[in-house]
Amino acid sequence: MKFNYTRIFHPRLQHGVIAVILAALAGPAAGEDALMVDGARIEQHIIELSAFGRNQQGGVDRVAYSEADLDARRYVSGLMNQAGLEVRIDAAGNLIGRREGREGRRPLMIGSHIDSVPGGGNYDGDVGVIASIEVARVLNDSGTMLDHPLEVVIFADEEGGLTGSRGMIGDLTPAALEVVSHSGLTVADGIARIGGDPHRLAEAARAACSLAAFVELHIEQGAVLHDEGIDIGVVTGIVGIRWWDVIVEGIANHAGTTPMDKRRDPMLAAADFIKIVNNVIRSEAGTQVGTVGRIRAEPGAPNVIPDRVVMSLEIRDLDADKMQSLFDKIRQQARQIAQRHGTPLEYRELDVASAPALTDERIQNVIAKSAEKLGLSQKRMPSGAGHDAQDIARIAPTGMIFVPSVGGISHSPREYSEPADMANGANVLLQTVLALDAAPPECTIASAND
Ligand code: HGY
Ligand code: MN
Ligand code: MN
Repeated sequence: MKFNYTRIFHPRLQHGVIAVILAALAGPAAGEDALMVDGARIEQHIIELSAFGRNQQGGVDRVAYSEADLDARRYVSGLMNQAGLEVRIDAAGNLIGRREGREGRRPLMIGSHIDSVPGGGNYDGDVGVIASIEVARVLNDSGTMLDHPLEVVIFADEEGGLTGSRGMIGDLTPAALEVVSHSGLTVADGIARIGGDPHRLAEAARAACSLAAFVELHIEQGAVLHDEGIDIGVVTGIVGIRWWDVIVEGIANHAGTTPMDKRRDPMLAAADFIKIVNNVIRSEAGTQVGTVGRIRAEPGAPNVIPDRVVMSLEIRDLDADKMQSLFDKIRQQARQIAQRHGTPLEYRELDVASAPALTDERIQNVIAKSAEKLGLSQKRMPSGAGHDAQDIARIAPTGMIFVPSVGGISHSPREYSEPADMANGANVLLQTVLALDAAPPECTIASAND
């Protein structure tokens, strides 16, 4: 694993360390009770967690429902026990650690995920999980009693389509359970493997307004905070994500004997399709993105013209209508490809879509104020990555805290966040929890599926 300790000399890190020292010296100004997380312990736990599913590049292959995922879940369960949390697994496979508050209060929830994309890094999801457990531990070790129960959640299968949080809002459809996850197991089989029960999903569903608030800490995964030298991102909204399988049908034939003008080659059509996606997405102003990230030719041999190509198509934006209109435009333009190559195209949307969501402005303000009290710089910004928080925003007032990603690299073994930045984010999370406990926002959400 490549933890680059020379980064300790990075000017941004020095800035972060100075901010932490100043905040500590400032005493009570850092927060009403001046509780602080243990940054070294967070770093140690991140390093220990990265052993599960470690790959040769120094990142992790820890897709949901794999052996590595199971091992890592056991490891974080142990950390939750050490933090004084009572741990259980809900029917959707979410790991939940709880400490009680005063009777009759709705829980405050914090957390993130520890499953990775194939070839993932050591910070995506992990930082929010380890920091949330650290917050619980600081509260436990200091004997701090909150009014609200605190639940630390490790959502199941975030990278496969926010599966665990969809379960928590009662939105895991039969079609979603049949999707084949990164592990090769269906989502239903995967949930059963990690200790959930796909036949009792109703038990995992939380009602609208049954949580006092939800806050997720996460690495930014982009370069804005790092490039601008800002400590904390206060997330304003999270993009919606839709995935399709795009299937191109051609005719298989001998690659040596079939003249170039006598082919119906779906690979050529796929190449044109990929260009259309890029052109359409870039043809309009805005921050929308579109990606073809996976492609498979069948039967898949150098000497066979394929008869079938299956590609993924992903579209993201903060505006659901815009996502639909971009997809319609791609489909419209792709009709010409089908005609030109004699290769029909078909689209199958996967039931993994997540709707765009805004975070709660009152929680944004609490996060911003917590950062300010700690002497940390901050910026309001949208999230281009998907997060479980966008599901939970449908049932509870929700906020998100970002910490910088060095170079903006993510979904890669080269993903890295500075220890001081992780500690800063965890301290902001701790102060946010304390502030929300003292003054929880009123919940005005009518129903999760409105
Ligand atoms: O794909 C995403 O945006 C996220 O990292 N799950
Ligand atoms: Mn991710
Ligand atoms: Mn993530």
